[in-house]
Amino acid sequence: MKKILITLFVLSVLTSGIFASGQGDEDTQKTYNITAGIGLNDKSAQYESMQYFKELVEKNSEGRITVDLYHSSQLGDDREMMEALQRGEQEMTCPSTAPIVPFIPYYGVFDLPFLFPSNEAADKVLDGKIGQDLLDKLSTIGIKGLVYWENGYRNLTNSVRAVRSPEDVKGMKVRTMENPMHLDAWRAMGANPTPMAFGELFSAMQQGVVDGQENPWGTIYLQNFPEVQGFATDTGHVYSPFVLMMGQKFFDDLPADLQDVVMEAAKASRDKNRTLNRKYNKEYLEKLKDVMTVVELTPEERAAFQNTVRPVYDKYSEVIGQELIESVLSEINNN
Ligand code: KDG
Repeated sequence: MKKILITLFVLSVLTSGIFASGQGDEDTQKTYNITAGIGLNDKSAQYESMQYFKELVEKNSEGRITVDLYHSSQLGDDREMMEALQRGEQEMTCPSTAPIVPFIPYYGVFDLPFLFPSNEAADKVLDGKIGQDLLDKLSTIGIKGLVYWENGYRNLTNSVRAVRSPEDVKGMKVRTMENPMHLDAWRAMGANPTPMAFGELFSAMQQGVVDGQENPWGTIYLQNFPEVQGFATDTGHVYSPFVLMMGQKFFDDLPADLQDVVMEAAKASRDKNRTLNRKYNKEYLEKLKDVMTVVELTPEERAAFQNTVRPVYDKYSEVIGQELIESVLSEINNN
């Protein structure tokens, strides 16, 4: 009996060894495909950064991962693509944080108007503990938050008049991202805001469904908005981060070495994205001055916009959590 038991034990150790090594071999043989979609077009810093991510991942995985890129909302808008990630029908996307808010309200902290005084202050918060905690929260909805890229400071454009004050915005139909705080901020400034997916925006402006919209300079130029908008103002009323994200299950199912390849490419493409985006936003502002009226606000004029949106902080402090708001503010002020 003892002999039989020992033989069985030895057999089971041997077979589990065989299975374990078989599994390992399978992992290194198996190939993976990432379908990644974004809302902006193929001239954007976002698309160029995606191409860089693809290049790094395909090279460093030695062909075990391939990446297919889709731009211009070909796979859907930000919310739809996040839902596709949750269902495992798409592997990656890169929305602004604003459309993440209906899934995880804490992300609303980034929608607080005039929160970040500089790009560097935003980097510090996003790449530090606060940013990481928020990325980790995405796992509760089946999404792996990889890193933050940059959409950037948003500025108002419109087809009606040169805007210098909240009075000039009165009654203006302004498209916003699908986010309640953006709606409230524009209502507080006197506008008549409408939420809309990015993919519908150009034709809405063309057909006069909306008078204006707000986005970073690079987007305004590269998406050809001056064809339908004659005026711009450097409101810089909110800094929009992007979140580079992946389906949690897809990420978890990757072998550990490929998870490292993905994470390293995500970080390298983040740095590239920020450099590129900042360069583009600067350069395209200059180009925009040739094709539309660009109003540059004085500090006093900007303060007038800032004052009108104060009530938004009070309204949302409970939803976002006073503690989170204070920790972001103290990180910003603690240089
Ligand atoms: O890929 C990102 C875009 O879909 C989106 O987030 C762009 O800022 C944007 C907007 O106004 O919807």
